[in-house]
Amino acid sequence: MTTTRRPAAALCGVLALLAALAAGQLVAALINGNASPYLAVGNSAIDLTPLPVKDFAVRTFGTYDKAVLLGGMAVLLLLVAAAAGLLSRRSPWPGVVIVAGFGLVGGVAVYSRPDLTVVALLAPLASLVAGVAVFLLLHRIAPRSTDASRRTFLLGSVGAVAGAGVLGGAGQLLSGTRDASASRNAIGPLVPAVAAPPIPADADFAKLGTPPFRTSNAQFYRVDTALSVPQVRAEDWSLRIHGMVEREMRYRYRDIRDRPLVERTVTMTCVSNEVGGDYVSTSDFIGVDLADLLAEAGVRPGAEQLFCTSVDGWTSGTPVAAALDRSRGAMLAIGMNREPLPLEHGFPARLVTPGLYGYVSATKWVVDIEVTTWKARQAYWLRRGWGEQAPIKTQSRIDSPRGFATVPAGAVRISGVAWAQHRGIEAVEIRVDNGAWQPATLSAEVNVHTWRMWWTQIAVKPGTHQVFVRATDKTGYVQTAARAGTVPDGATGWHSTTFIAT
Ligand SMILES: Nc1nc2c(c(=O)[nH]1)N[C@H]1C(S)=C(S)[C@@H](COP(=O)(O)O)O[C@H]1N2
Ligand SMILES: [Mo]
Repeated sequence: MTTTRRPAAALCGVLALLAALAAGQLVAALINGNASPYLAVGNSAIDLTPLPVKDFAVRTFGTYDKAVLLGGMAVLLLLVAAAAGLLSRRSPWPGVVIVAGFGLVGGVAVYSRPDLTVVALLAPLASLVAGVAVFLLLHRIAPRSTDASRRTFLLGSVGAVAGAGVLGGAGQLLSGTRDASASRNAIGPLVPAVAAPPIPADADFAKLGTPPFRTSNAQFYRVDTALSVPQVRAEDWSLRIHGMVEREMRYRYRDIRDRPLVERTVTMTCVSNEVGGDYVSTSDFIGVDLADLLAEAGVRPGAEQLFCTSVDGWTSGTPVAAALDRSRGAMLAIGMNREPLPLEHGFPARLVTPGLYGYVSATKWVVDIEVTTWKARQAYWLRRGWGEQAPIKTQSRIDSPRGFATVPAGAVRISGVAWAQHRGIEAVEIRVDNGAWQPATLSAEVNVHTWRMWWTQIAVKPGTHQVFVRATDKTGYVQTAARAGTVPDGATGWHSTTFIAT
């Protein structure tokens, strides 16, 4: 019995993997980008990851957590594929079993995705067939220890790489045509019938180190479980409102866009924001009142939550009372800062409920709202141990000086931001080392649903100093010093920064 040479054996496995991925990618592009077995496995990994690990990934890698996941999967796949090749130096069957195993895992992942139909199984099937076929073919022509001819194998390998390149490239092109950006570009600027009041010049202290009052769309924080941004064309989108309602309603994009649009300046915050973190941003959202749509459907007595589903199957549960509360002004939003929503912020439409953390209130790419009870349905993060009720907690952050900055001793300027959406910020105080709390100057208040900037000046001697901040909201509540983690309903504690005066 002859054995395949080691490098050739490993290469058989790796090339079979490339062929499988490319074939899956191409077929997925024809059906639905998320049908790609690779993405489906990644998405399932995200859903199955235990909470502490997910929290660790977000803390450690921030917005790059998904790139790290996909990269790690690629390395793992390559290693296993090479090992599969090496295990098959005598007979191809160990490798075939492993390659087929990959195909099956991809199939299970695709099948279990909430956003995919059975047709999507064609993508992992194509992967499986291409992977096994390429593996068997290359294995047959791979150079053996007894024969030195490598020419055929070289040609076969080049063929496999070229084939994978063409399939993958075609897949890429095709998914480009399914991209929703053309649909978004065709919409043009959004002009509200009722514009948000203009932002006064003294609403931020950007010159003194705070963020600008309004966050640009490009800078707005992003948090979601989607590995690839859902592509929904405005023409294809609709929102269904059903469940405990008098009349089931369905709205198309035009129906929403043609209504008189309102504009509201709102600061959104993520429950995963650590004390001092930057998962907090402010935008002028444009859309329609969610309460209007709910009134058209007619919410029945006893309804408790809006169980909202996005096109990729993610869900959130918003309290009906918050959605109906006109003083809060929950919206079905289609625009941010006068532009249609950016794709990664939910194009064509999302929910925005001022005062509640995003995971219970801000479904992006929203397509379905079921009016129901808390008992009947459990949303994505609720099932994973986060709270049912999640009002945003009163918080404050120091932006300047940065941690461990060196500043001249004497008068030092301290600045930052505070938020207590739906209640409003009443005061911000800072404390240096173990000194007394002293008030900071607040920026002009835009509305109670937005953040408020602050700054002050203190005199410090040379040395290392620690400065603390705490906010008081308009209910009189003083931000607690007690440290709590983000799980289950938002972090607490005072933010502090250490700096060196010389
Ligand atoms: N479809 C979908 N919508 C979602 C999420 C998600 O994972 N999927 N995450 C929510 C969370 S946790 C937050 S904080 C906000 C963030 O919205 P942004 O990315 O536009 O800042 O979106 C919410 N809407
Ligand atoms: Mo969030």
